[in-house]
Amino acid sequence: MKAVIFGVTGQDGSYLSEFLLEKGYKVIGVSRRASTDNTERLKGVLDNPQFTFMEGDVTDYISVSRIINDTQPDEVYNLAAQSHVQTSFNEPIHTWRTDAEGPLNVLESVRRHAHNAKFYQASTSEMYGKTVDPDGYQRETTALSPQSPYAIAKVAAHHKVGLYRDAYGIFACSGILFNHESERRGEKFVSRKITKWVAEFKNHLNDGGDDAVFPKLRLGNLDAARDWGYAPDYVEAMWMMMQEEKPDDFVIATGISRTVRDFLRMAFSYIDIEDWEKYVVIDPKFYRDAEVKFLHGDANKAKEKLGWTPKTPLSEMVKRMIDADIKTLQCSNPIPS
Ligand code: NAP
Ligand code: F7E
Repeated sequence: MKAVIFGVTGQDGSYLSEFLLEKGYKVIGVSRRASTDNTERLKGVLDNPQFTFMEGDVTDYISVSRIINDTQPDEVYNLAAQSHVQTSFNEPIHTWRTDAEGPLNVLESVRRHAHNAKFYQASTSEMYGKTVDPDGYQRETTALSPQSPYAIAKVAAHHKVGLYRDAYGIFACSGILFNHESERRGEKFVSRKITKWVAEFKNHLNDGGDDAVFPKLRLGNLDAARDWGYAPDYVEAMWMMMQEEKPDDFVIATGISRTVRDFLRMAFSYIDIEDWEKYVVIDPKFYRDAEVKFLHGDANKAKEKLGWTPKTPLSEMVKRMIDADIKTLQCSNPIPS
């Protein structure tokens, strides 16, 4: 089996590459040109002879269609996106081109050059915006009410997936994934921003530093609630959707919703600090023009049809993220011998 992954250098792209290689796939990872090396997350796969890189940009139909035509894949995963919600308010046009036109370029390339290839689109819980079902969950049938340029672009792509499935007969599916994090999460997302700060603070204390002089952790809305899962569990769900006989859309979530405040409490508690409030400053800069206040996914359809369930509890994920950040600090500051 041969898979093409757009967005291979990202958090999910790196885990999905490892997962598919493990299953015996040939993986073609597509990445746009960067001025410096951005393959850090891929160090586990770069030397694998079954893994190859191709240069391409999802906003450029010519490069996308060339890749699809030349490689004739069995499966195509579109994970490429400008994925930061806050950034999308500052860069709405760039976000639209990448997150709405990008998937269209990939779908159209599949339709024209590899009609039998299966297509996966990285949809998102952000599409629900303010809508919650009366029982307090969001699921496949919940109405979409996007609240950001990012979410609006993702809704457009989500509908395109349905259209290519129904009108053109393409095996096209969307995974409506709720927030998922990991040791490889970008540092501007709140989970990693917190774990990285906590690791640096712990390091400072271990070196005999004074807690009062350490720069505070500056955050926005602590009351926002998210359904946080672990990225390696979620890439398995992407693959499972692609093994179905018929294409369909699935919510992937843990079913547990926690606030940013809960996440903070958990992270500080791991380094034995309970009075964490004194280290955190609320900075209006990190508040959003429009905020999605509450996300809580019902992944029962994925459980029943795919047999997928999340494996890693939030507390375990937080621990792994902090441990990894501490390890990175220790490697970059080796104790002189
Ligand atoms: P990520 O770490 O931000 O990775 C995004 C990837 O897209 C990177 O490899 C990036 O490449 C690539 N990319 C951006 N613009 C591109 C372009 N024009 N052409 C080709 N590649 C481009 O995101 P992630 O967390 O892995 O998420 C993967 C996908 O799932 C995204 O579509 C995201 O919107 C969606 N999603 C994520 C979550 C979550 O909680 N993580 C939840 C729901 C949906 P560079 O390295 O060059 O920047
Ligand atoms: O924010 C609040 C912020 O940026 C989570 C992306 O992967 O998941 C992600 O989007 C919450 C929000 O993720 C800070 O207001 C408080 O309520 O980590 P985040 P996100 O916006 O939920 C969805 C499912 C995706 O699809 C996206 O691609 O945390 N928050 N203080 C903060 N957020 C950030 N980034 N920084 C803060 O200082």
